[in-house]
Amino acid sequence: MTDLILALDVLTREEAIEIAEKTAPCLDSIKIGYPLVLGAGLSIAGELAEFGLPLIADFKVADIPNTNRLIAEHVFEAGFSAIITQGFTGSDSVTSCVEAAHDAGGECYVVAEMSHPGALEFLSGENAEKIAGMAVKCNADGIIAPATRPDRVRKLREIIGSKKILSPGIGAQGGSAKDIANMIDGMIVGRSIYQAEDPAKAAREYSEFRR
Ligand code: O7M
Repeated sequence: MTDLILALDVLTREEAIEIAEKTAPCLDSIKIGYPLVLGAGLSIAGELAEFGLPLIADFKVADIPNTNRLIAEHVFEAGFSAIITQGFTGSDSVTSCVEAAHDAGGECYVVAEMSHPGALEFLSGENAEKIAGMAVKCNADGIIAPATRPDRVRKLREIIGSKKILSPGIGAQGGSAKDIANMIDGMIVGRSIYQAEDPAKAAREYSEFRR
């Protein structure tokens, strides 16, 4: 299955609920992070959970193991089903997030390589491949890999096998759903849906690339 994951990076509770109401029937899950949680408060997670879709916490957690665990515990208590952590912090920090997620019955995804141009400056190539391998060893549920670079997704897939790949960068950042959908497990789409004139229509169109 290739899921459609809405990156709901709007800034207020009202916008978030409005977009979620319009698009939920075409989505498999919703990802929120700092833009919405800092604008609307963590309680927005509970409100969005009422749409019945899994909710992914994208705080790209990147701290020492103890702090990572404390953050992850808050996340799962708030009603999220998955957490995203950075991988460059190393295996002890990642393991801490994975264990906290699994203790709560949730999932943990590790950022291996990011989608924007600056990602190529420090954390692509061999480092991203090492992070992907480490994510597997740490028993993470999957990785984040860039839809803007399908060749890199292909390479990272060789490393992680059947673990999941969630992939941002489709639409606004130039990645193509058509090119990437059959290589990944989740298409993460933000602005191309929530800034569309008709978000429900945009979500429906992206949902056609689900397999
Ligand atoms: O479709 P967009 O560009 O409006 O939004 C993409 C979303 O994916 C947005 O929430 C970003 O923060 C996120 N993202 C990236 O764009 N690139 C990455 O490399 C990683 C992420 C992400 O989701 O990491 C977990």
